[in-house]
Parts: sequence; C-alpha cells; structure tokens
Amino acid sequence: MNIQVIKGDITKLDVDAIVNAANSSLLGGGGVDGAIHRAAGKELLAECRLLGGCKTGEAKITKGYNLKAKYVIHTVGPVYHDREDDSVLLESCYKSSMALALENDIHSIAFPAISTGVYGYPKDKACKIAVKTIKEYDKYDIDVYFVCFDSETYGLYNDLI
Ligand code: AR6
Repeated sequence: MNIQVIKGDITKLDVDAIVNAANSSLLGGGGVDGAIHRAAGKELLAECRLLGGCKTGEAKITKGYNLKAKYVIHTVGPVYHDREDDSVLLESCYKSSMALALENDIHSIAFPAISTGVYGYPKDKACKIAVKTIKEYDKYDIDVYFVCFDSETYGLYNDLI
C-alpha cells in the first residue's frame, strides 16, 4: 500500500475511485458531496436514487459519470457528538470504503476528510482515525490519497504520515 497526502479538489483527481462524504439519503448536499454531484452530473443522482440510502458508517458504490474517477464510493460519516461510538463509526467509513475498493478491483482511491466539515468532527481526531484505519487495512496493492481542502487538514495529515 502506498499512502499520499495531497492538497486540492477531490473531484479533479484521476484515480479509480473517489470517496464522497455523503449523508444517509445519498441524494446530495453541501461540501464535498455537492462538489462531487456537480462535477459528476445528473446521472450520478439518478443512480443514487436507486440505492435506498446508506447507514452511518457504511458505504455504497456508483459509477463516476463525468468525473475522471471511474467510481464514487459514498460513505456516511458520523455527526460528531463526543461519544464513544463516533470513532467506531468513522473507522467503519474507511473500512467499508476499502472493502468496496477491494471487491471492485480498485487500485487507487482518494478520501476527503470525512465528517470534519458540516458534521463537526475535530480535524485532529478524525485524521488520526483515518490514517490508523487505512494503515491497518493493508490487504492488497492500492494507492491511497488523503485529499485536503484546507491547510490545517493538510498539515495534520502530513504530520501523521
Ligand atoms: N475536495 C476535497 N475536500 C473537500 C472538497 C473538495 N472539493 N469540498 C470540501 N472538502 P463536508 P462532512 C472537505 O462538510 O463533514 C454534506 O452536506 C472539507 O473541507 O463536505 O462529512 C453532506 O451531504 C472537509 O475537510 O463533509 C452531508 O450532509 C471535508 O471535505 C454532510 O455535508 C468534509 O467536509 C457531511 O459532512
């Protein structure tokens, strides 16, 4: 496994799959979710409508449509409440996304910092969970990119990698 930290817009990446920090409806929203739907086009929403939503900590896969990425893996992070199961659910987002990557022969995957925007997860805690969970999921040959939209997140990931 090869892990890299990059700064920028996840919708522009030429990878097998990008991960979307979605909500349980899977019908779009703000933040990275809105950006991915805008860039992928209306067909993404049409496919998402067929999926029947997604539970927190789980993940579902669609095609990437107008994106360079072949697939979008939609996962639903926890809204931060400072409870014990926040970290379990966030960890589960990364694990479920990696499990779908393995099943779908995905060899490059880009993650945004799930839950650290609208859902309020403290960035330092969330980045630690992301890195630890991905490092532990060392099952096959895959390039993993942590994509940071802001300098603070970029700094945190770089300190951890
Ligand atoms: N590329 C990479 N990262 C991005 C981009 C982008 N284009 N845009 C934002 N980020 P958020 P959440 C970063 O709020 O906290 C939506 O409305 C952002 O700076 O997108 O999991 C959904 O529909 C932050 O670091 O996701 C849900 O309702 C990270 O992506 C809810 O927000 C995650 O921020 C999910 O909230």
